[in-house]
Parts: sequence; structure tokens; C-alpha cells
Amino acid sequence: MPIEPPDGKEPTMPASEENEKFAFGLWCLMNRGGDPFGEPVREAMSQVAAMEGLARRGYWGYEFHDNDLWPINAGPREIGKVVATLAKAMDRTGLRCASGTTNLFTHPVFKDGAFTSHDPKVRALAIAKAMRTIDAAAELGAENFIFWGGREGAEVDIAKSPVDGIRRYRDAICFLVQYILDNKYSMTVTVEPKPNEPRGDIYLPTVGSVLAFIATMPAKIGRRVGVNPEFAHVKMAGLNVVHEYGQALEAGKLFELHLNGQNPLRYDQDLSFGSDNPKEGLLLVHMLESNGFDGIIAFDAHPYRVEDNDGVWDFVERNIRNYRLFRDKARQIDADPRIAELLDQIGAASPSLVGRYSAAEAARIKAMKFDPDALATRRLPYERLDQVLTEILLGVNFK
Ligand SMILES: [Mn+2]
Repeated sequence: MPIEPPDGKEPTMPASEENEKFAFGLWCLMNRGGDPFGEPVREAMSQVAAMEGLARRGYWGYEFHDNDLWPINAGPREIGKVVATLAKAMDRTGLRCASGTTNLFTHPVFKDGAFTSHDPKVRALAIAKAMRTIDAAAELGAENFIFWGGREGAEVDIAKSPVDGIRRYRDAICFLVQYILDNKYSMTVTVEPKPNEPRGDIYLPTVGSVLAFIATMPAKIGRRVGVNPEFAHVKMAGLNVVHEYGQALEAGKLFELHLNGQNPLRYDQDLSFGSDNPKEGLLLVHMLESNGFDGIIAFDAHPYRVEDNDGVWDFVERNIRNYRLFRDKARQIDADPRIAELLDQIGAASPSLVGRYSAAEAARIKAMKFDPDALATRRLPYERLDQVLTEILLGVNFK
């Protein structure tokens, strides 16, 4: 459904759809606005209040870190009690558990890495902590389990070889995936790439790094592991968001994704999705929707530090709203005859002339006659195509 222009009154919320799986990290709502230079500015929000607010605003699920819910030293009884409280809130609200993850970055014990620490006791502690969180996530029905290795990296590479670091990282993930398989948990596992922050450099900085990492795992384990790209992390590396998510999707490894906003090459800003560069957001949603992505769409962002707890809900609403607005715009683009005609002129969907490899096919292709000068004269009206798209995005139509 196209969005009506405001014409004096509030534009209506773009329509929700069956099968959409929007989720938010509880830590995003419970974030009190503290940063390296300033103290928290907001009152604490409980997990249950965060869950209720998400459900009321059309969200399908929530995500959690173990230590958003219980302290690092919590025993099984304390964890069990929290899980029961969450399960009750899920029953009451209908909210689902999208993903769990274990915090392997806040406590000083992880200051030089968790799975990649030099200290074998720290590595074992990290694996034990992850198993406990996996158990809780399974009990809550989590569809996915995320590993974001914020401390898995280095500032001083002479202190730790990346060859050792990455091998330890893989050993840990393989151990934990085997634990998931042995326990017959149905959750998938994703590794979330990020180039830096909090470490000077983090191992597995990009989607391609994670895909290559998965390819080095035994096949039975690797099948269960995918990648969840995060918009801000891609932009921090100065890379192309549509290409990064697209490569994960093409590889069949986009099990879930994190969306937010970010100005390139800066500290991790975690802005609202669509707040930084609407065209980039639109192109990303267009790519996901036109390729039938139906996994978890989770937002991992923070409200502006100036906001109070009412503003947190404005923030929650704008993320889901922007995705749906971009989805409507993506459909307008696909339905626009000017776009269709230009894509046709460009030959975007021309079938291949090269068949499956055989010696005969190779000989046939080699014998084909080509006129490179004539081929080079094909008109490619990308300026016009990009402008039509820009005008659809801006809601104008000059014809
Ligand atoms: Mn994230």
C-alpha cells in the first residue's frame, strides 16, 4: 500500500504483513544512554516492560544477552526464575524469542578476548557461559543464537597471532554448535561481523570473512552456521551495505540480520534504521524483499542520548515504520513502468548464452563471433534510472 502524503494530518502507519518477523534487542531499549564520555541519562527499564512495549507496537520478537537478564555469577536457580518470568511475559504478550546471545565482552575477565584469550581458563569459562545461555535460549524457543565477538581481536598483533586467534575461535564455535546438535536444539547459529570497537581490530570484520570462516568448519557443523550482518558494522568498514547483505543471502547464509543506521567510518553510532541514508535503506530492503528474504529482521540500535523513556518508544516505532515504508517504496519501484522499461533497455534479465560446461560447449563459445566495438555501444541509461528511483523515494513525480 502506498503511503499517503501527510497533507496536514499524521501519515498512517504502513501496513503490517503476515510472516514479517521484526525483533528488537532488549538491550537497545534497556540502554540508559551512557557512553564513554557521559553517565546514563534515562531511568532503568525492566525486561518485561520492554517486551510489553514491543508487542504493543507490532513487533514479533525480542533478542537478549544473558547478562541483560541475569548477572554473570547467576546460578541455575536464578537463571531458571528469570526464564520463567520471561516465558510468562511471552505467553501474555504473544512476543517470541528471536535470538539469544551471550555477553563475552563486558566483564574484565574478557578484556583480552573470550574464545580467543591466551588463558585456557578464560576460554573454558566463555564456552561454559555460552552453553548456559544456549540452554536458556532453547527453553525460550529462540530461533537463532548469535555470536558477536566484540573482544575477539587485538591491538598488539605480536602478542597474539591471528592464526591462533581464529583457530581458537573456530574450535569454540564448533564445540558449541555440536552442543546444540547433541541436545537436539533447533536454533540456527549466526556470527556477526564487525571491523573494530571495542577492540582496535576485531577478527572476522566482514560478511566475506565470516563466510570463509564457516567454510573451514566440518560440513555437518557449518550447515548450522550463518552470518548476521549489521548495517552499522558494514558502514564502519566503509563497505557497501547492499553488497554485504546480498553476498550472505546469495550464499544461503543470511539466517537473520541486524538493522540500524551509521555514518561511515565513525565510532559505532547505532542510529535508527533509515535515519542516516534513506536511499541506502531503501535499496537494502528492495534487495531483501525482491529475493524473498523471510528470516528475522532485528533492530540493534540505540535511542539518541537526549531522549527520555517516552522517546525510547518513538525510537522503537520509527525503526519498524521505516522498514515498512521502504518495503512499500520497493514495491512502487517494481511496479513503476518507467523503471521496468529502463531495466529492459539495460538488459538486466537477459538469459545467459553460455550453457553448462562440456568440451563441446567450450569449443562452441570459443568459436562464437563477437564485435566488441558494437557491443560497447549499447546505451545504459543509469542516470535516468537512478533519478526515477530517487524521485519515487522523495515522493515526487514530474513525469
Ligand atoms: Mn548487532
